[in-house]
Amino acid sequence: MTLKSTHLAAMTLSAVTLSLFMASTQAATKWDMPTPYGDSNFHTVNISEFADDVREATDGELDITVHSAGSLIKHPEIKNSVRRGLVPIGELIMSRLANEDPLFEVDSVPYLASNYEEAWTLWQASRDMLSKRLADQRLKLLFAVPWPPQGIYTQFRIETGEELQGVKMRAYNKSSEQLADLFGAVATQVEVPDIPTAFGTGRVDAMITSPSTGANTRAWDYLSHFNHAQLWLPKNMVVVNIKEFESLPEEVQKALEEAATAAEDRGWEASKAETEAQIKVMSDNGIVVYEPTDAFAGRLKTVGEEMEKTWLERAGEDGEALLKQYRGQ
Ligand code: PCA
Repeated sequence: MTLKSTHLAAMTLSAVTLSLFMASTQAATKWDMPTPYGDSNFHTVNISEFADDVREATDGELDITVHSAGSLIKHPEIKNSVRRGLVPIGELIMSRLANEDPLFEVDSVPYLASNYEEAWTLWQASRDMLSKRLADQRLKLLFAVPWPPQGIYTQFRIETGEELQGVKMRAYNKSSEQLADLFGAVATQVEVPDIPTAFGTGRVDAMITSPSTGANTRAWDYLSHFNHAQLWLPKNMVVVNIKEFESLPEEVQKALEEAATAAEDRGWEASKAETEAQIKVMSDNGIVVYEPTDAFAGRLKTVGEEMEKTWLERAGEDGEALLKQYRGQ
């Protein structure tokens, strides 16, 4: 072999090695995706299907592993972990970011949007503003899916709302805390995986959440009544680190976005179906499911108006623009 051909052979070899290496790194793009919620929850089922869709559409080039129930990263740290690139993608409840900007909790203002149709209209009206705020932090909002309408779980029947005075109420965002406060209850933030222990140890004796989380956490083990107050439909969102997203080949980016659109549609349908299905599970397990009395509904309405007013004060001009858009004015 001449010197030249040896050189050529070496070059060819390194080209082959390089392309093999690239093929193997592409095939091995593995993403960890933390979520605060457990495996049996419909959101987790939905994002697992999303991961399967992405794997399939990219021939395994992008392989997302879902880590449920805060096992990889706890809820309060998920957003910043994605932002800092510790993980490329993650799921969290949008209203958790209320302290950064009140617009993130527009979906948790009582009775602003308390059924699926209104929730969808509100999502359409708010999506661009929220995406923009996240993009400023180099986060891409892929999709969002609502929880079923929120209600109140107690160990007694609520007649007027007076009964909530002094009750230790489990909350999960600013709105649920505020609502509890306005009824004279004592709010404590507890993440879903910690709910059974919080009841078991007496840290809380009531909670605000959906039929979904009630059934997932076996509410009948420590509670007897579910007031189906349909306060609001808070949304989970899936965000991805923009730098990580942009480092993917274009076809993979496209596959991810397509899977996200499908996951959003599927998630909204699953959420609707979940409401009735989980209410039935609770009734079957002995929970009394009931509607607010007129007296309680009246107080909830007043509290809702008060909360909308204070939300608007915090949210300022953008909040006003958002509400106008939502109401089609
Ligand atoms: N489940 C979550 C958020 C809203 C819901 O229905 C929770 O209770 O924390």
